[in-house]
Amino acid sequence: MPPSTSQETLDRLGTGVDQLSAFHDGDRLGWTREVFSEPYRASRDWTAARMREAGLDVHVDAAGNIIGRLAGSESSAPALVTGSHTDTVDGGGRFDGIVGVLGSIEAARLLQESGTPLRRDLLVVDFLGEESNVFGLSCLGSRCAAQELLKEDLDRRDYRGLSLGQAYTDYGLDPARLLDVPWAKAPLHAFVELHIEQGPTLEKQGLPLGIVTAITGIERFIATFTGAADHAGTTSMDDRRDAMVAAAEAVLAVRAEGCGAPTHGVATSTRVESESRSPNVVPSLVRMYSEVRSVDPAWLSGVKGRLTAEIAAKAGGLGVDVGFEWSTDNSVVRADSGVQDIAGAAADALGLPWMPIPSGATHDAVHMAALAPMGMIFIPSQGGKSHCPEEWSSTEDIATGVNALVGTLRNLDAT
Ligand code: HGY
Ligand code: MN
Ligand code: MN
Ligand code: MN
Repeated sequence: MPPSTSQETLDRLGTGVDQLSAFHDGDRLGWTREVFSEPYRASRDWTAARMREAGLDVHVDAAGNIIGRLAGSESSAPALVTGSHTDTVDGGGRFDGIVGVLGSIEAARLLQESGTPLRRDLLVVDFLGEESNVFGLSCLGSRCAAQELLKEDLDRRDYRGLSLGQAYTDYGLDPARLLDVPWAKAPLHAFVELHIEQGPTLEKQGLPLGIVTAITGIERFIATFTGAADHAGTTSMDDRRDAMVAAAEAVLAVRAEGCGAPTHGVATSTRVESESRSPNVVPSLVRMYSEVRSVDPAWLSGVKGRLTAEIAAKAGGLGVDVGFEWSTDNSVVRADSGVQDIAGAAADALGLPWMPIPSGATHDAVHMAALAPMGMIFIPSQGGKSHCPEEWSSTEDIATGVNALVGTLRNLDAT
């Protein structure tokens, strides 16, 4: 951590994490604050107040993003944008996304205290709903900012039958106005996101910073297996059309796909649910939820064909039919090389060692890359853990990330 880091900065970051994580769902594990939930709604006013305390001019856009603006000396120039998200996964931790929002607010404060204002406006954004949710769609706020949320996305339904459009309405946002985000329609100079690595590499390498090279693409699918309901006690094993067995074969096929991936490819099946609730009926209808990720676009583009064929063949051998609903959550996105160089130079100027690193997690930066040259700065995650209560990054590491962010923003301001 650069010696210039003040105790006030450390204190503000530490209390910020503690106070924000206090908004969580007491009925769920960890620090759960899912999008559209009551703890999430309650936390938004807190975040907006933090931005105001840091001297930012705050508004909430039609997509539910909180925007804090720090006026530059030449407000007509395309603005700089930084930020991240404060929603969590179910059972999530206190740092994923939160580091980027609190860190950006602190960076804005430090830029003001430096006495040398930026030329460009700086927009600090807390994007609505970055985490993939019960509707199977991540990055809601940044997707809207990039005009990438599709009308048909609003018809996505969760397991209760609630549509995404209704969820927006219930939360108080007008589904018809979600793309009406003027700040994101103006020309933007660059976007930089500070985030935890959510993996073990920086800690293993003993490095305080990573500069992201590319962000993984994600292909998701729901497979529906249709067999035949039969008496579990009187139907011979050969005569069964067991949908659960077909799903089990599919879970293993997804795993094999991930294990066979080139570098930074992974595959996960996160849920298998059978319609029948009785323990003495051969399952006839089973749904399975899976995702495959890679920073290798060529390999990722072949996943749908390979897995569809493999799973259908195995299910067919069991007399089970299978249907697929595939969706691309996002394609592989490369960070802008110029922004990477500028972020690396900022770290060098602070005497901070760093490494180039791909991101196996997706971020709001994926969608902001459609609006401006994008870069990301990572700080270490203890034990590489994330999306769980054990997620941890030290306040000192967060402050180091903030210093690198300040240097990067200042360098970008001059380009
Ligand atoms: O799923 C992800 O990679 C991110 O945490 N939303
Ligand atoms: Mn609790
Ligand atoms: Mn995140
Ligand atoms: Mn996450």
